[in-house]
Amino acid sequence: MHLLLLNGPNLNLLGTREPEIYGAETLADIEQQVAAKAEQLGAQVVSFQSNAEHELIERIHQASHESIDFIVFNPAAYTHTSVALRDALTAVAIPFSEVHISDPEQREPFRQQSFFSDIAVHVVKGLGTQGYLVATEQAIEFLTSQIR
Ligand code: CA2
Repeated sequence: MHLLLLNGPNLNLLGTREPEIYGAETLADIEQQVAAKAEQLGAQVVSFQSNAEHELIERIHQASHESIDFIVFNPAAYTHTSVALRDALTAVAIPFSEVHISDPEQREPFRQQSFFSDIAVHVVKGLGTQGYLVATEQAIEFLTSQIR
């Protein structure tokens, strides 16, 4: 089982700014924890973060040539704006989960809409950075149930 952990714009700043919203862990910490959790459960993870929409789209396209089975994705602000990323995920037809550290529904009105929630296998939000680990477990459980 191969997972892609994909993170969108500004998440490279995790652990350095706004810890009251996004926690104290860095993206490198999270990537390491997700890889360790996945390994325990028999899966491998590759991680990618970009601040550029087109790079995230290219990474999703590339995933379809790499036998990636599942994408754990925090689209960050693109959650609320990007038809292009939604189309990329639909095009490659790789199952994915949408992860948010905060709960966007409890925040400003412009965060209420997601272009991903209706096509995601799972949506994990408001659990802090632990949400990435929950999404990883759910992804592996989903893939395992597909194999059975
Ligand atoms: O809660 C989440 O995970 C979000 O996807 C984070 C996005 C926000 O636009 C979404 O509405 C919800 C923002 C990511 C910004 O990341 C930062 C990390 C550390 C410091 C500053 C920003």
